[in-house]
Formats: sequence, structure tokens, C-alpha cells
Amino acid sequence: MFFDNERKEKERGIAAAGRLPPGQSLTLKWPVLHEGDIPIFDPARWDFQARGLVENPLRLTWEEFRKLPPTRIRADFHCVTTWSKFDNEWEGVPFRAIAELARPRPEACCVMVHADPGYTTNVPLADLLRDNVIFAHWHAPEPLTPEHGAPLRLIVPHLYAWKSAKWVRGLDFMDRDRAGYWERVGYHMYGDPFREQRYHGQ
Ligand SMILES: Nc1nc2c(c(=O)[nH]1)N[C@H]1C(S)=C(S)[C@@H](COP(=O)(O)O)O[C@H]1N2
Ligand SMILES: [Mo]
Repeated sequence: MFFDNERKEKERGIAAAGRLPPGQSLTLKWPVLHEGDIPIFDPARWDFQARGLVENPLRLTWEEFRKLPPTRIRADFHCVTTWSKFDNEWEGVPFRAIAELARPRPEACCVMVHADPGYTTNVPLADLLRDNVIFAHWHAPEPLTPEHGAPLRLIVPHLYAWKSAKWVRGLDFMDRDRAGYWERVGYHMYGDPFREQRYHGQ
């Protein structure tokens, strides 16, 4: 029994060694971090838009968005302020489903993600098209709460969490990379936690 527990703890340590990006510490709690006030969700007025360099610009109501088939992912979450939360289970609509509807033009390389209240963040299109990038409305064991981004947040597990916009409302497809809210004031344009791309120039 004793040895069993000890072994399990060691395994956890080993697993964490490869999974924890440099300069990060594990948290079991889930901190709440954002700029501005938590927006009030009105399902009658909420919409989701995809515009810019797309063949088929979209405007989906909440009802329409929720009809898109959901998928589940399990992923770690790394905030640039140095906490990481492992093994989050998210449910939501794959980014790819939205891309298939909107059909980005060949020259679209980059996306500006728009969120409430006036938040933006930029992500390369190729990164958003990865398997586990989703618009989440649920985080185990319950629906997403307003402080964590309800009704809908983007999850981009392989980049720092400021790219995972809470209260997401739309996408602007662009032919060059432009800086979002934090990127404009010095955060890294890409933000790979394993390469510790916290700030511009790193
Ligand atoms: N709309 C919006 N989304 C946002 C932010 C924000 O300020 N506004 N902050 C980002 C940052 S810096 C982090 S670390 C995560 C935090 O998500 P959490 O509060 O659910 O832990 O949300 C990201 N998404
Ligand atoms: Mo963050």
C-alpha cells in the first residue's frame, strides 16, 4: 500500500516533468484572470461572427451556434503569469467546424479573435486548425461559469492562456499577423509556453 502510493506520486512527478513548461508551477485551483468586467450574457442578442478573408461570412445566433455538434478534449492550460492547470476536460465546437462553414480564402494566414469586453488576441490560422482547438461551453464537471468565459470561450491548449479568449464573439481572418490586446503592449505574438515566449523578443 505504502509503496503503491509512493510509486504513484513518483509517476506523477515524472509526468509533470515533461508536461510542465519552463518557469511554470502546477495549480490545483483554477484562478480567474481577465481585464474588465464579466459581460452579461443575453442569449437573444448574442451572436458569433466570422468575417474578413472568408468565402462565406457568418453570423450565428446562440441557438444556431449550439446546434453545431460538440466534441470533448482533455488539455493542460498554461497562464503566462506562471500557473499551469493540468487535465482540463472541455466540451465545445471544434474551430474546424466554423472554418468549414466560413471557408477562409487561401490568403488568410492569421486570425484576430474578438471577445467581450473589447478583448482581442491574434493566432495563426494553422494553429487554430489543430484537432484540439475548440469553442468551449463546458469544463468538467459542469457548464462553464461566467467568470471562466460563459457562454463561450476559445481554447487553444498549445499556446499561453491569453490566447484562449473568454466570452468569444467572433473571428476576423487576415492576410497578415496583427497584434491583439496583450500582444500590442509587449506580449509575444505567438506565445509557445514550451519555448517560454512570454514577451515580445523572446
Ligand atoms: N475576454 C477575455 N479573455 C481572456 C482574458 C481577458 O482578459 N479577456 N484573459 C486571458 C488570460 S491572460 C488568461 S490566463 C485566461 C484565464 O482564464 P481563466 O480566468 O478561466 O483561468 O483567460 C484569457 N482570456
Ligand atoms: Mo494569463
